[in-house]
Amino acid sequence: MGPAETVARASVGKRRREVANPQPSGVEWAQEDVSDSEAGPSAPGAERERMAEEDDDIVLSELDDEELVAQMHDDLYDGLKDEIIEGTNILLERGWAPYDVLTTALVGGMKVVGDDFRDGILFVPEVLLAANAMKAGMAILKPLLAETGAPKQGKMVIGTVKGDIHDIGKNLVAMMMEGAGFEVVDIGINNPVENYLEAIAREEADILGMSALLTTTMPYMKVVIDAMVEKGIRDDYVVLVGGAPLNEEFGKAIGADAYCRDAAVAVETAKSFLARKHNQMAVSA
Ligand code: B12
Repeated sequence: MGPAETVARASVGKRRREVANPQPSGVEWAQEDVSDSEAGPSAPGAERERMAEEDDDIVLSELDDEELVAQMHDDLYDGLKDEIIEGTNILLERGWAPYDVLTTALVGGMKVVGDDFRDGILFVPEVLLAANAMKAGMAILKPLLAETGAPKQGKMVIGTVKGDIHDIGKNLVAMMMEGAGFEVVDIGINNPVENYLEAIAREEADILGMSALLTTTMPYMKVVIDAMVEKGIRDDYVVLVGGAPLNEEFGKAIGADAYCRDAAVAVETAKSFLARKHNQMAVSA
């Protein structure tokens, strides 16, 4: 095994993948130099080193698909950006569709991070590292998802609402929409109502997308929609909303056109709304 093939583990996994056989074929595990009893309670440094070594030298390219995806979930959990980049590239080289890499290896891994954050096992700094690793994988997939050659559909302005800095889901929706042929203008995070109103007018958008991940920030979507109503422009746009704490009922209650539970639903919903709009225009012409 050459050094280039070796994935150095920068940190000890906080939550190692449970494997039935701790030394699966094709995976090289570092041999332990010192046994537990030899290390003894008086050698915490040696013990830490031993644990770190156990984590070293997993060759991602030698894992089969299932093992690699599980390892990527672990690596995402541990915020190992370089390993996520390598894993993403390996799956693509093996012929995986970019969308499958995104949903299975990356979004799937983020679910575990989310659950442990909720349960107080992970904290903000660790989740930030995981988010950065996820973004590194997404950056590789972005041009591939946009390369589908889908016919041009329409224009969307998308942004996360005021008080909220979560942007992974929003970025994912933007990527998938671009891949489906939509032009997307991403206005980023923490957007006050003025930003949305200015952007949809400037860009002559067809669709406004708002994202919120916090129960405290999701009501702000209504502030934006109410401002659109007040200006008499609400019906000029299709308003789609999304984010983990939202649901269909909430979407209806605030006057959005639709709540979308994920990026794939967002694409389908956007397409069907624009098709309806074009049909109406054709009838009234
Ligand atoms: C990553 C993360 C962070 C990262 C964000 C990094 C980043 N750049 O985004 C960091 C560490 C910064 C963070 C900070 C905080 N977070 Co946080 N975070 C998360 C976590 C673990 C994952 C979110 C994520 O990226 N999911 C993966 C993506 C792919 O999924 P998604 O966002 O849901 O998006 C999909 C759909 O919802 C939909 N969608 C999303 N947006 C849109 C928009 C449109 C238009 C459409 C159509 C669809 C759509 O499509 C997407 C793709 O399929 C969630 C846990 C969770 N279960 O959501 C907590 C979570 C959202 N965070 C939470 C909290 C409490 C916080 C903090 C307040 C913590 C703190 N004490 O400081 C801060 C708030 C900061 C702020 N002001 O915004 C809570 C919220 C609880 C609540 N009920 O409000 C959660 C639910 C964790 C928990 N269970 O406790 N967080």
